Amino acid sequence: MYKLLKSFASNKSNDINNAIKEITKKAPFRYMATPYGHNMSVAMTSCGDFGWISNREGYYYVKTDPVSEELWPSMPDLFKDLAISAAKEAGFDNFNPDCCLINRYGIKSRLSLHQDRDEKDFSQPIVSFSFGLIGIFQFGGLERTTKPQDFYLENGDAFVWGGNDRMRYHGIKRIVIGKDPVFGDNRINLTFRKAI
Ligand code: MD3
Ligand code: FE
Repeated sequence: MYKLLKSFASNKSNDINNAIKEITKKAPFRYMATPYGHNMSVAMTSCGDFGWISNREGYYYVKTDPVSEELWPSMPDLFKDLAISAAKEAGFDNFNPDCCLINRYGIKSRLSLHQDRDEKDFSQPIVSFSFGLIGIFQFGGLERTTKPQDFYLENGDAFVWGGNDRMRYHGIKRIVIGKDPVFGDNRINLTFRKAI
């Protein structure tokens, strides 16, 4: 199942932006390498008990930030409360995320079609929030070859994924050029997971 909650957090833009500024003082955005040997065009960081990283060897959830060599910043209550209430709204009552991946897209950033398969328990949902510029989200099938459907993700939209739809291919085709009053030239995505 999946559920798109339009404008679920659109009144939280300023608070979210301020929280990200605090988090990135300790765990700055970085462009990670992939096992395929190029750098991602999306800048990423994490907060919570685990952070997601990519390098030449693979993809992992880790307790410490390899850049700072410190634990990831803790997940702000604002983040956790939003994620839990969106999950509830979609019918997942026991969601307890231990990781929030923070993705920052510029107007040239893309995220190619992929599955999220680095988590331990695929029965747990994934909750994601979009802020700032609009992203054109591609939602494919359980196989890479299924032609994806496009969704326009706007400031404050929440998306909850679980059950059968948890393993569908997805990506961000492009960002719609604009100027967001809070996030400027960027799209921010917060993705909450139970990683471990
Ligand atoms: C559908 N992020 O971080 S969020 C990712 O907007 C990721 O930055 C995109 O894909 C972004 O892995 C898309 C929406 C999303 C997240 C996880 C999913 C959609 C999903 C897992 C399964 C199916
Ligand atoms: Fe993903």
